[in-house]
Amino acid sequence: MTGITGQDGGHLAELLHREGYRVFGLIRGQNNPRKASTQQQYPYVTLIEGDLTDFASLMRAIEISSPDEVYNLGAVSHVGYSFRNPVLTAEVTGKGVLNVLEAVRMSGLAETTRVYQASTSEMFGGLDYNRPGAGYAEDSLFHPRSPYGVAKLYGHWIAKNYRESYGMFVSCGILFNHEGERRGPEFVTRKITQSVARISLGLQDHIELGDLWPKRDWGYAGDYVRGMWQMLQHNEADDFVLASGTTHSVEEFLERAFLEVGITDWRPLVKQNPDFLRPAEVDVLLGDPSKAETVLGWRRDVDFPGLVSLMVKHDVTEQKSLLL
Ligand code: NDP
Ligand code: GDR
Repeated sequence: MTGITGQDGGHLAELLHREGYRVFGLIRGQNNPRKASTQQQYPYVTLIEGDLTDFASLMRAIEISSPDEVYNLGAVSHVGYSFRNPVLTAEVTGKGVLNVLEAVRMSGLAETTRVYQASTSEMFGGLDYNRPGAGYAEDSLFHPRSPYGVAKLYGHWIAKNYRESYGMFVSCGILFNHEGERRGPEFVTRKITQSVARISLGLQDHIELGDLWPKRDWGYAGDYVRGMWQMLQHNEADDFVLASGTTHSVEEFLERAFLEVGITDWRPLVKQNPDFLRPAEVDVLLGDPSKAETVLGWRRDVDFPGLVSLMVKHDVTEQKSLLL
């Protein structure tokens, strides 16, 4: 898999290990700061040096691992960062997908290796003109609103193109936001739960955020990586939306997170910082996971209140342990 050091990489490595796989993870950089912790947390993973922008390194990784399944999770994945680094985002998040597909094809594995591409709800963005009032589905109109979303849309279409042109088994999971205790602190949910934990312990006095009105369809990462795996076990390659089918604003997430630590009057603790605003925003994301539920039998264990609760509880415990 690519993206082993990220949130989903960790959850997926655990799942694959449980299922009896030998797991290989691509790791970039000559001194990646996340290498030691990744190796410690997932000791059964064999790390292979490589970078999505370096085709030769991907060929080498395929040669070493000779994979039955490739999960392409690596990406520049932060939407705000992609506005500040659009060229890098195109290279990694867009063209990197082509590099992975070509490495599989040129290694002579087009007929045997199954590929998962991490597509995203950020490929939508405007209104859903196909299904007014309903959630976004696999056939909804795409309208990405960030360099990240545009790069992912290239990745999505080149993946479908390899499926159609070469008959490769390439499935795209169009995943809506999924979070949890391994989420990077640069994303809004984890930033909130870490800050709320620190505020409750007297270690921080406020949180600085961007807009509070955008709505997202939030689920738990552990549930979503199970869906990725199910896509590659299915008898044919296809596209599947994974989502909770509910949507909540950043403000609702904040309110629930503060309630978890017994704070009801939270507004004075939140300040707006223009640094966290984006040149273009996706107002509302809501997904329709019916196809994945029906065809794959995909189910979720964690709902929105459960997600906020598990993240806050985890961060309170973690912040306390840092005090010792
Ligand atoms: P993370 O941001 O947590 O992880 C991103 C991973 O990509 C890291 O392992 C990072 O490695 C790696 N990476 C970055 N640049 C490169 C590069 N040049 N070459 C190789 N690897 C690189 O993302 P998530 O785990 O949350 O998401 C996994 C995938 O799913 C991503 O593609 C994301 O865009 C997509 N996605 C995520 C959703 C979510 O809500 N989490 C929803 C929909 C799609 P390093 O440690 O070296 O930086
Ligand atoms: P998103 O997630 O852009 O949906 O992409 P993020 O958590 O970054 O933002 C969600 C919403 O919160 C608003 N927001 C802030 N966001 C961040 N990061 N920091 C803030 O301080 C802040 N204040 C308000 C944002 O503007 C936005 O509306 C995630 C990533 O995991 C992508 O890789 C993935 O494809 C999509 O989810 C689905």
